[in-house]
Amino acid sequence: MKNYLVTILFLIGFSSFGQREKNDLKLWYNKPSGAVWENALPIGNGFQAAMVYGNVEREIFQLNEGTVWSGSPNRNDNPNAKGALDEIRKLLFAGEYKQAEKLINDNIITKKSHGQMFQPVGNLELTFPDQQNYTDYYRELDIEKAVAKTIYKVNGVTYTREAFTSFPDRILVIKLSADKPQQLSFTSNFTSEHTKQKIAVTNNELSLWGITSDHEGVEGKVKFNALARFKVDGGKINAVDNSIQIDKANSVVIYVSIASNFINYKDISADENKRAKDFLDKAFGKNFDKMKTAHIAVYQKYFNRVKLDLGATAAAKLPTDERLANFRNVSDPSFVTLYYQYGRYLLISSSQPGGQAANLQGIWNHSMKPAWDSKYTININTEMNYWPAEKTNLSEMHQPLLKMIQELAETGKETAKVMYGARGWMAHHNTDIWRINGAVDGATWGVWNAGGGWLSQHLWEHYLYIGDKTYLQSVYEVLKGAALFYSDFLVKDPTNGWLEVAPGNSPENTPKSHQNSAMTAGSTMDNQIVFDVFNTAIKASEILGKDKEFADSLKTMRKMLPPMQIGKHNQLQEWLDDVDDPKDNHRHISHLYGLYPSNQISPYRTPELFAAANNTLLQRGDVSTGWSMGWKVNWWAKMQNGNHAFKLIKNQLTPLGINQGGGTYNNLFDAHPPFQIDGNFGCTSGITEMLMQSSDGAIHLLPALPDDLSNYGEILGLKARGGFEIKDMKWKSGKLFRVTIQSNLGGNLRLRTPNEMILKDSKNLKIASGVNSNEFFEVDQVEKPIISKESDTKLLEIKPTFLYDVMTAKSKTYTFLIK
Ligand code: FUC
Repeated sequence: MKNYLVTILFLIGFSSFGQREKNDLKLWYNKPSGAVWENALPIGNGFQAAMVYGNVEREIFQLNEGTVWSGSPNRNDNPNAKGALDEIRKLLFAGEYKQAEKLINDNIITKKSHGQMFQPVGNLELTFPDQQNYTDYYRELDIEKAVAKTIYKVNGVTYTREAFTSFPDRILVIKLSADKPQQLSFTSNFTSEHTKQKIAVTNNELSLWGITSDHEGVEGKVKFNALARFKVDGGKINAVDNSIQIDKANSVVIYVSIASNFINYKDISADENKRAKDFLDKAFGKNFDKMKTAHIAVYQKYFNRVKLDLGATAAAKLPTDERLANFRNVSDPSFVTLYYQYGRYLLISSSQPGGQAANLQGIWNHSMKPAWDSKYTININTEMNYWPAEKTNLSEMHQPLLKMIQELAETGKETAKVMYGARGWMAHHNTDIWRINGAVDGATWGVWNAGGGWLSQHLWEHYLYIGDKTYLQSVYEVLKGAALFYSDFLVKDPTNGWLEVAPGNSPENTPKSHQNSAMTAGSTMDNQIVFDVFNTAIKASEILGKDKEFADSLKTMRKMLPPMQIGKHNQLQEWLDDVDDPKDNHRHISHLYGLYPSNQISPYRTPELFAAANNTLLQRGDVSTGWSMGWKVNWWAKMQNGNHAFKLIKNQLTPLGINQGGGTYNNLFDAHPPFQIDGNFGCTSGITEMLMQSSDGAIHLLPALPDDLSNYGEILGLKARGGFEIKDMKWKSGKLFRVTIQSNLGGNLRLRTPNEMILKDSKNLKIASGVNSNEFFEVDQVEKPIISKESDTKLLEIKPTFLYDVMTAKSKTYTFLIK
């Protein structure tokens, strides 16, 4: 009997992949959101978005549209920068940081706008009389279908509401129904906090029209229009004042369109009213069920590419908020699956080709003055948003960011010239929908030159996954321009002769011993980014057979960049001098850019730096803001320390107020606090890095499997560099059990595995040696680090792995089995 039971459990455990994931892919609750925005559930199609509250008597759909930003086309460069540059550099090299900082604040920081705000459109509200006494309440967000649903009972009638933001039809569709005839009566109206707005009803259609705010001297000129049209089955529809009244209907479908006059960062001449009307006219004739089917089909084309199964748990039977409250204390691996896939859901819903890149809050914001303007902070947050894009098989979702980078290269050309007299293009630490590039906020934050350099690496990363030379050609000038800027901007340090970025900072951190100023020359992160920018420009020029002379000049300069250094606390130095404080637990650990997302620090190629990175991570500690925890999951994965990565996931998946620092809201939005979406995306990326990495010369399978997830798991559809797709990977009892990999571009497949494998249908698997011949896996070896005499760094013990080579053919699939 016992054996029989074990067999059944085994079968349930190992053969019901699809079914189990299906049931787990829902956020659900047994109470409405009330007044709390972070309880509401996000839906979006990359253009329009809504937060669904699921309130019974007064339902709220809080509306967003991706181009509704304050201000209008503008620039914020400070032309005084150029004249002050020499003096600032002199002061920095003389160690007069405070004086340099003053000159920087006076001459480099913008005197104009510090960036514009992403603003909400308003709310669509539905008020239902006599529904106070409801029972059997349930609401969900099905992230496998991208549909939100609310169900409850009043007086024996079951009411159901469904909502989705259609991908193909570009509108929000809401269906309200009751299981008995003539039970639906409600009033519907728009509300909005914009000062310049008009709310009206014409022909039983609601309209909300507005203009965005003026902000920091820039006139708000984005005009938007939201329209709501009602398809009523039975009952009556009437306009009363500025609202629509529905009386005794059987069911109602509300079609909501939102559009603006925004065309691109320099053109806002579209007709918002016509656009909104066109979307609505096209959709209104369509049947709800058909629209829903078409919506789900488009969504699933992306979403279904990756499936993750970490096993089922009893905890999955609880509502999402309760699971969140329990997660750090119980074993609930399928909650990790839900959170992982939610990151992919959020990216598909907030970032679609042709739309805007996901901002600090993705595309969901209810505040007229959101934290940090809900704009683009490009010294970490925006980049982090896109870490999951390529590897979780959502390459298309990367497009809005790649487009933004190309636009920044246009506006940033003038910034480079006007502010620094340099060729190429650059961006500081923030930008917005108008693609501003000036330095904002103050020297500690804004005078950091690597926003453009770091972002440009996303263009290269996309190439490494898709291998398309025509694409590379199309972005070549942008990669070259990023390098060109540094080739003009770098300055020779009089003490050591290195070429350094000056002025600069190590994002947002200040060493105590530098007169309490963040201003510096040659911060480690700056050096690492310049190294990458030069390398990608060199490689792109070689692949495309262009600009040999320029590439050669970059090679010469690359040798003159400061090497990484290991300081007296055995740490990776954040600055050129050994001034790190081992008790500093600042959320930014920018110098670990070299560990992740870059690939300059490796257990195999730079063991000393790898050990130093470990010490730095330990010294900085675990407690931090949401996004910083997300970054730490990636770092610990790269450190091949799955248990520490999982500890960070537990910290992150904790309701606010329990730990110090960030956490997660009930709707599983990441909390900085406040809500910032980067932490969601960072953690989804980090979980992927725990299961598969493809940055360090090989595809490394299960590099950081934590004990909590080691018993059983399976993942389908991850993408690796070089055009490889991990079609299916299964592990059991901590061992890689079986993996099938498709080669889309051909070339050498180098695999690093935790245990010995064999190639199916073949006796031998070639043990790899030497450099991987696959060009997409070429790694850039950094110079040997300088190690402080006071340090006594010990190398880390690295888990033994097996390294294999298989020469693959294009479009062929290879299966490997445990030996
Ligand atoms: C950077 C971070 C903050 C915050 C902001 C949006 O300034 O240091 O923590 O995430 O961006």
